[in-house]
Amino acid sequence: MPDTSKAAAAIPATADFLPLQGTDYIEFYVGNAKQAAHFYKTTFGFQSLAYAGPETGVKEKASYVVRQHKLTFVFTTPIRNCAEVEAHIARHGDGVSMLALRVNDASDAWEQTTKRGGKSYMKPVTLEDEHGTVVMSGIHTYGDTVHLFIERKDYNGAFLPGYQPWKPAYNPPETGLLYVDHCVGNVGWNQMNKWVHFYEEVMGFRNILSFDDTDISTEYSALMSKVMSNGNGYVKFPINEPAEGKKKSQVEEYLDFYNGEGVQHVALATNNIIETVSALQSRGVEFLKIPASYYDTVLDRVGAIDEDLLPLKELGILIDRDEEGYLLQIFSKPVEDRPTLFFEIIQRKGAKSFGKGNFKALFEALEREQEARGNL
Ligand code: TYF
Ligand code: FE
Repeated sequence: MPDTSKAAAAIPATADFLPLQGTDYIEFYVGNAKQAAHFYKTTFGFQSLAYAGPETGVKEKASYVVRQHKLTFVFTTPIRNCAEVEAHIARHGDGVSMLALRVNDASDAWEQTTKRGGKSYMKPVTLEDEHGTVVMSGIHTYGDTVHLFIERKDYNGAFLPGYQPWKPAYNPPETGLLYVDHCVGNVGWNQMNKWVHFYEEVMGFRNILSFDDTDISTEYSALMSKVMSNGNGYVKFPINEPAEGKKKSQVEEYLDFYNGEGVQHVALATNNIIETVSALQSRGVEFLKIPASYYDTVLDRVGAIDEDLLPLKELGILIDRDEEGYLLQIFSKPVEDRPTLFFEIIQRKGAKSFGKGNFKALFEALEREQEARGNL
C-alpha cells in the first residue's frame, strides 16, 4: 500500500485561506498620544521604538510606537485636519482602532477576505523606504474597529516606512509582558452570532468555546461570549454581547460609554505573573479587587499549583483549571475615564481556556465598580 501520510500532511483537508503569524501591532486613537505613550512606558514598561509626526513629514497626526517583547502598541492623535482620527475620538474617547495582523501576503489576505464579504478599509498598498518594503491592507470589523494585514517583506526599519526611530532619554524598565494572548470585542444586543459568522466566513476562524448567560450571570448583570480562533491558534478573538439580567450588563455599560461596539479588553501574556503584577501595581496600574474569601476555597477548586498562594492573594490574582492545565489571570480597571478598555494579565500553565471558574468572582468585582460609577 502506498504511504499517503506525507501528502495528507502537506495538504490539509481544509486549507487555511487566511494564514496569520500573530498580532503585528495594536493601534489606539487617543486625545494626547505624547501623554498616552508616556503612561504605557511608565506603568506597563513599554520601550520607546518609533515616531511619525510633523517633524518627520506627517502633518495631520502624530504616532508614538512602543514595544515590549512581541507586543507593539501605537498611539495616534490628530494634529490638524485628520477627520478619521478626530471622529473616532469624538465618538469613543480613547480606544483601539486597529488590530493589525501579520501575514505572508497582504494582497492575498485582502482578496480572500473581501471576496467572502469583508468590507474593505484599505486596498493593498506597498510602503517603501531605504529599510525595505511593507505591504498593508485592511478590512472593517465590529464598530469602527479595523483589521489591518501587515506583510513585512525584508523590512528592517524601526517600525514601518514613514516612521523614524524614537530614542528619548526616559526609558523605564520592562515588566515582563510578552505578547497578545487574546483580544475581546463587545458587540451590540443580539449581534454576537453575526460577528461569529463574520470571523468564520470572512476570516476562516473557528468558534472554540462558548459561554451563555447561565455560565456567567451573577445576581445582577449578564453577558454571552464566544471565543473565535484562527487556524493555528495564534489569534484569538472572544466576542461578548450583553444579556438581560436584574441590572445593567457590563457589556451594555461599555456600549453606552464607547458609543458603540469596540475592543473591551486586551489580554497580555507573562511568564511570571507575580513579578509582572507586582511591578505593574507599584508603577500605578490599578487592578480589580477580589475579596480575600476567594482564596479560602480556590485550591479546593483548582487543586495544587506551583505558586505560593499568599502572593497571589496579596495581588488579587485569580486561578482557574481546565483539562490541560491551569491559568493565572488578573484584570485592570479601565485605563480611561470612561468605563471602556481594560487589560487582562494572564499566565498560562497548560490551560487553553479563559477562566470560566473565575467569572462569578470577576463579574461581582466588575459590578462593584459599575455600582460606584452609578451605572448598575
Ligand atoms: O476573555 C475572556 O473571556 C475572559 C473573561 O467582560 C471575561 O477574560 C469575559 C468577559 C468580560 C471580562 C472577562
Ligand atoms: Fe480575557
